[in-house]
Amino acid sequence: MEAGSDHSQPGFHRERAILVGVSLPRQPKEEVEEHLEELARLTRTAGGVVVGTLLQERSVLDPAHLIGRGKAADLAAMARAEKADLIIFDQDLSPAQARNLEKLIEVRVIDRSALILDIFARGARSREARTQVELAQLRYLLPRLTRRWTHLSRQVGGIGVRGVGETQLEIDRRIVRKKISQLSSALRTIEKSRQVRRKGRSRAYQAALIGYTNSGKSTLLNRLTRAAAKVEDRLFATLDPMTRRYRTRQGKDIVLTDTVGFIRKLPHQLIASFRSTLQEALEADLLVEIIDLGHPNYEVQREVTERVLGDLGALDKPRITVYNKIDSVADPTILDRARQQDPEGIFVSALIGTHLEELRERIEAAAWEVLMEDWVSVPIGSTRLISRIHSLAEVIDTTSRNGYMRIRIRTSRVNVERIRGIIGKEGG
Ligand SMILES: Nc1nc2c(ncn2[C@@H]2O[C@H](COP(=O)(O)OP(=O)(O)OP(=O)(O)O)[C@@H](O)[C@H]2O)c(=O)[nH]1
Ligand SMILES: [Mg+2]
Repeated sequence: MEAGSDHSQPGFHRERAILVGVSLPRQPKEEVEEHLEELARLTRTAGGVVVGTLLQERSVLDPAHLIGRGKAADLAAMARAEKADLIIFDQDLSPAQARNLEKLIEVRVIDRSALILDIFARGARSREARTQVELAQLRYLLPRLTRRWTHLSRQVGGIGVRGVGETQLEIDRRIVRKKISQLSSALRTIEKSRQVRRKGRSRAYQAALIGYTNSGKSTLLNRLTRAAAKVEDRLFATLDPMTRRYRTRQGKDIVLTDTVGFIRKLPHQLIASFRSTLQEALEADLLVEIIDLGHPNYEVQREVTERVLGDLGALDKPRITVYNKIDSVADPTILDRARQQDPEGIFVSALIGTHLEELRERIEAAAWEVLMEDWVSVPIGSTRLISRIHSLAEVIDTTSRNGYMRIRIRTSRVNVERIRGIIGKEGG
């Protein structure tokens, strides 16, 4: 069915992974444990199986081996005992650290960023998403190229390409750089045609569902629009988000877009590659932020979302905050506290379908609040009407013709409708 779910096929070897986390002073141990739990979920998403976990407390990170040479030797023994295929560090590894550790432990060593990149590479389907991911992977790879990548050079016919005195490594770097620039320009072309398509669409009110991965964005999209977006209890189920239109009770069209979920330490190479897609989603009139209230660390997840939004310059967008999965919140004090802290929040269960009507109404109300410009005409000299218009809208321009004054107004959609109503009754 799906090419990406190859780990479910018989005979597929699930890679055996050992996870490593470091707890630094002043960092609560539970926090590191939670990070490792998330890393375990990511590992399973990538088709691996966790065969061991190492949590080490350190006062500082070791520049050569991150966890120190002695601990790295312990890890090597653990890897042998567990027949591990790879070690995954929650911390970012410098290219040198990864190399040193690999030499010592003699199995593949990757970090969280590489794991996330791998998940994206497996899951992306559209040409645009695939190009974005490949670009991010190559950007990640470039500073990490070592001699073990020498096979790359076979892709260019050898003779004449290899400059005198140039090492294999330099050739490889050049190949990767060239590929990066090719992909970047291919991506620009794809983005342009997407923007053209977007402009061609009618200008309906746009809302974007955003939030931490697995918070329930796709479930909500399905609920609100009868879409059939893929919903799964795993991280990064959505890598090619869909857009669906629905009509409100009052007959307003709303275009709702799902987005790729955010996560702690989303690799910056990925953000760079996905920037245009993310920014387009964030160009929406309204952000609908989904928070998984059932998650023990929902507050941290919300901070992560905040940081990514800040990165993308979208903090001052109009936003509605939705606390999802209230059905799974066992402790009622959690719900009470969240309500108290955010009286504007909407508390729903996308799964069961509670309080979705309230959410629909809030989205609709926001849609009517959006500012727009329009022309209206009133008979010249109808001063009462004109002063009423001034009280409801900003007047940008006026022209007179045939006894009528045409007024360009700028105000919320509700007020535009209101002004039209008044003109219909009194003027016209
Ligand atoms: N208990 C409960 N589970 C929910 C609710 N909403 C969604 N879920 C579950 O949470 C999991 C993730 O839901 P998705 O809709 O795929 O989440 P997402 O935010 O789109 O996740 P990604 O696309 O992976 O970033 C699924 O197993 C859903 O069934 C809810 O209101 N209550
Ligand atoms: Mg999703």
